[in-house]
Amino acid sequence: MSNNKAALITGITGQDGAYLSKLLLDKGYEVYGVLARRSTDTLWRLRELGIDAQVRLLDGDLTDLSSMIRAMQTSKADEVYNLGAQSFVGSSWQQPLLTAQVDGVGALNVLEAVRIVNPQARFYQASTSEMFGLIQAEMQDEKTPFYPRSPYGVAKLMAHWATVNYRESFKIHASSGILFNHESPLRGIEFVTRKVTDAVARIKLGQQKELRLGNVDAKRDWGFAGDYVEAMWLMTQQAEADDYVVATGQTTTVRDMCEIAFGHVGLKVEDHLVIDPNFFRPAEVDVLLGNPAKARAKLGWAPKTSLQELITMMVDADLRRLRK
Ligand code: NDP
Ligand code: GDR
Repeated sequence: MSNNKAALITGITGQDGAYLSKLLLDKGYEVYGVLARRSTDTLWRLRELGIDAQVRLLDGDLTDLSSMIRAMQTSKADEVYNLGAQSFVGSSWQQPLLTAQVDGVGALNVLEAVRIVNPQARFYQASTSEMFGLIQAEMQDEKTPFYPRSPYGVAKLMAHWATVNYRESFKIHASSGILFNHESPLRGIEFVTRKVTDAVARIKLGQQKELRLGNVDAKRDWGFAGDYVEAMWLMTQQAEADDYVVATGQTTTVRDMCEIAFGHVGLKVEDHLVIDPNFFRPAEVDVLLGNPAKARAKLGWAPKTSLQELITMMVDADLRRLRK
């Protein structure tokens, strides 16, 4: 049933865009998404969730301000979620300028479109724990200083501060969600969890022998994307816009995450894992551990899915895909 509200999502074809679209459709929103033109099909995630026919897709690109203005005009959006990005940290060293244009200037384009077309619209920026980078606190919260370690983190920091600045300068209801890593069966294959779960499924089915990874000592605070999109929506429902850390409060090494994935199908990590220096990064974020106390207290948000449940869900989904 309609709630008479419209939402505009950039990055609708990505992992979070798909889960957020589903959440908003279930709440009765009219959901519009910005579709960047590609030569290949990018709707597979929306299709997997069975919502590709329910969302309205508008041609546009984050780097093209006029297309963002048109998307705001056509959608008449009450809420705008800026999830679009070149989101792979590893690629950001190879394409630093593109990353800055899309992730930094792109966010500013969306903010400008909001300011020009409807400054009453509520805005959500997809910020990231990558902004913390070189760790200066055992647990990171909204007050932890930023020290990004990748061109991606630097670009996202610009978008974060632009969001804060538009809130303070123009009274736009603009919130920045500082989300820690979140994964799902819809995660892109280049990210380490999905790379691992896909490899485990292939090894189990005899289609692959080894898994090549980089720094397996890195620690991440991993949650389930389906839980995290709820926090995005909760932020836009508050009386005041604000910044929130969204995390589980648990951190795990890449190696231990691999143990969960291999163990789930009765395989041993040491029989298949190969450390490949090609996957090391020019500068690493060694450990991330978020403190979601503010999100819990003010939004009433808490993660519902454990890492064990998440990784086994992903391995099972990859096994099903490969068996098809
Ligand atoms: P994905 O990489 O899965 O999705 C990125 C989306 O951005 C895709 O829809 C992509 O379109 C779109 N996009 C890329 N470039 C452009 C462009 N120039 N114009 C318009 N759209 C574009 O990311 P996630 O869903 O995982 O993440 C969503 C957001 O949250 C991103 O901004 C990411 O940086 C941020 N984030 C993610 C975290 C995570 O752990 N997942 C943690 C913290 C922040 P296409 O499909 O056509 O490529
Ligand atoms: P991250 O996620 O960089 O944290 O960014 P990713 O899964 O790519 O890396 C996590 C950690 O695993 C280490 N690692 C490897 N990573 C990849 N991708 N491939 C490998 O082979 C490999 N081996 C070890 C990495 O070095 C790193 O330490 C994600 C993205 O979703 C961002 O958009 C988001 O902002 C942050 O999470 C929070």
